[in-house]
Amino acid sequence: MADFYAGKKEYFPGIGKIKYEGPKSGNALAFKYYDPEKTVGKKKMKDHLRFAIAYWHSFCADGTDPFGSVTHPHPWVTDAETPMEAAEHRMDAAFEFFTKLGANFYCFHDRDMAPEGDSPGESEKNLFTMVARAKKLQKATGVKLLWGTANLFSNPRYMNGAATNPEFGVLAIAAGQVKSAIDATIELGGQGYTFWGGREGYMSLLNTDLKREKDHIGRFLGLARDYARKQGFKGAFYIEPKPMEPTKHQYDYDVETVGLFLKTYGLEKDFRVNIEANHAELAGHDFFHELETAAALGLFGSVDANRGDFITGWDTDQFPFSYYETALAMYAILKAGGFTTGGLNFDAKIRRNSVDPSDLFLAHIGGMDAFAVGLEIANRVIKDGVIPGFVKKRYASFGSGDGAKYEKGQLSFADLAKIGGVKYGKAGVTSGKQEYLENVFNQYLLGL
Ligand code: XUL
Ligand code: CO
Repeated sequence: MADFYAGKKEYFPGIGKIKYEGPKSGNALAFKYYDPEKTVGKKKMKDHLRFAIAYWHSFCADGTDPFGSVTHPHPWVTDAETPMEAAEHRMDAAFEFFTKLGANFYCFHDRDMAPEGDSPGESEKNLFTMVARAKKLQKATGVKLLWGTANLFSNPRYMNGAATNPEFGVLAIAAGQVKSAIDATIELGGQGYTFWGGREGYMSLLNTDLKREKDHIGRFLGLARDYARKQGFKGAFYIEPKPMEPTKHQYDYDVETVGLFLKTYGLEKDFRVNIEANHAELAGHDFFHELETAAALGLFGSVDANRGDFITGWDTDQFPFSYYETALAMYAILKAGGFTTGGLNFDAKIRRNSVDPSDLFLAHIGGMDAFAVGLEIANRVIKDGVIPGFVKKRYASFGSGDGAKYEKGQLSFADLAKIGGVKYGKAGVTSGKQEYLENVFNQYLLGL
């Protein structure tokens, strides 16, 4: 740590290492619930939660919105003379932040880390200059890369999509960009590589050949996977579902849709989903639903931890704050076996009017505490066994006799029809006990 700071500018002066001080602490810059070394169930909190920081929101976003200009003039930008110098300073600030906060992972897009050059070759050169710096900083701090990705949505050339662009040339340029981002991810020991379909969808069906576009992106992802595997990448590939925004319709709409897409194009063995809470809401689901669906399809991989707003219907990318939501999410995650390559990436940004340098810390502290509480509650739910036990019992008729035969495929439709009326005439009028289960869940929520 000392070596890392030696001779470097401190971008968050006056803020030291964030410590766990417990629920009664009045120190805003301390964890109340996230105690990294505490064992919950079989693992330490830090190994359950695997917190990652999103480079783009925390170090690139500057408070700009469609109605107003910069409100976060970052010192790593304002004190630099060239875009590359800003990128270097930004990276120093980022690693200072990761280490002070105690987040063990980060995630990046190629264009967050290094500025785009005048040609694809120059962009690649910029990226690898920055990758070399990141490699040194990772080594010095112990912070690891959760996943990398390519920004295939900002440059005007991607206005009609990248791998789903109607022009082959754009698809080929996108392949070059993804190749570099995969190479960068491998070089940095990334545990995953994410594809979020920013503009992979349509604005109007009147100008779109939907089948062709889906076939194109299906093939693109398969080729990218084959390339990465050939280069020795052993990590997970993630698709991050989102139903819309910026497109009217995005092809990787939700987890269920992605499941079918992966099977159709033979990608289901290598690809998992990266589930973002706010995207789930945009798809008309909740976070819990998307996590459970991923687990049911065997696709659970990683999480973009954030939330939307109850009233507005767009991707506000706010920091998670509701214990109820984080508890349900952690319940689904623990039941799915927990994270392996994935983690909780804060794909969240501080508000436009959160202008104090400490706000970035406060936002992450709150999010990390919210998930630590969620973890404790979920662990209680599982340990106590009342809710999982209820679910098991609810399906007990499939555990033996005719129900078990049905599950094993030993009954024909005619067999079913025959025994149905004769043996089970009275089946069905059984309480689902939803209110009881909600009451029980609330008891765990309060820890009583
Ligand atoms: C956009 C979004 C992206 C992905 C990575 O809504 O979530 O930041 O997480 O490209
Ligand atoms: Co995201």
